[in-house]
Amino acid sequence: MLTMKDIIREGHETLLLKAKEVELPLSDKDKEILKSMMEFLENSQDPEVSEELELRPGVGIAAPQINISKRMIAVLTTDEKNEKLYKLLLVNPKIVSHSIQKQYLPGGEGCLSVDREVEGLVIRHKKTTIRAYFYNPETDELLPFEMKVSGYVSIVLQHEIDHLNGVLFPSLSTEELGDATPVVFPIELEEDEEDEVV
Ligand code: K3U
Ligand code: NI
Repeated sequence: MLTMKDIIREGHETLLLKAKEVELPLSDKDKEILKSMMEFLENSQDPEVSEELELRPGVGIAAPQINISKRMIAVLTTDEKNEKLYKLLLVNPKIVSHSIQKQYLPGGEGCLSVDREVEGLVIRHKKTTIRAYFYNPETDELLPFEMKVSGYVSIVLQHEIDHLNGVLFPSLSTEELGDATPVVFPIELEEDEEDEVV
């Protein structure tokens, strides 16, 4: 089981390398690595387990962050409207096209490998089309996969693919937002507030 001890931090040379393409078919070892990455995200988002294991919550993780320089990522998040769950184990992911429009997370990005506050914000593509192989641990299938994403999920995927290219978000941080737009998270109401007339 992965814990924070397995996550390498800013300053470690592996985080600056371009990770290697994963050879297909997937080896049993690579399947286990992918499963352990998703297990980490699930544990990190479970309040009891994360407290017990002292995990920082994460919505994504890339293999180089556990000192494995291979092009594999895991993502576990909903979109900003909380409408769709993205539970993805991706192998050799690639951004094949992107919008000209830009966006940013107004609260800034975080990273399990960066233990400090970072000034500024990261400007990213608003929409991205990602091509990859999708690993389904339940069926043990690896299938070609293409997905067009926008908003928060697009940002998380760009952040994770950056890890595969040796890029950490502080190096992209800027004060210049240009014409980029913020990702908007609708305010979530308590159930009994939903029907209230203001
Ligand atoms: O953003 C984080 C978060 C955690 C729980 C709930 C909601 C948000 C934590 S930071 C994070 O998940 C990074 C993980 C990293 F660095 F290992 F890849 C991913 C990320 C966060 C924010 C923007 C883009 C990517
Ligand atoms: Ni990160």
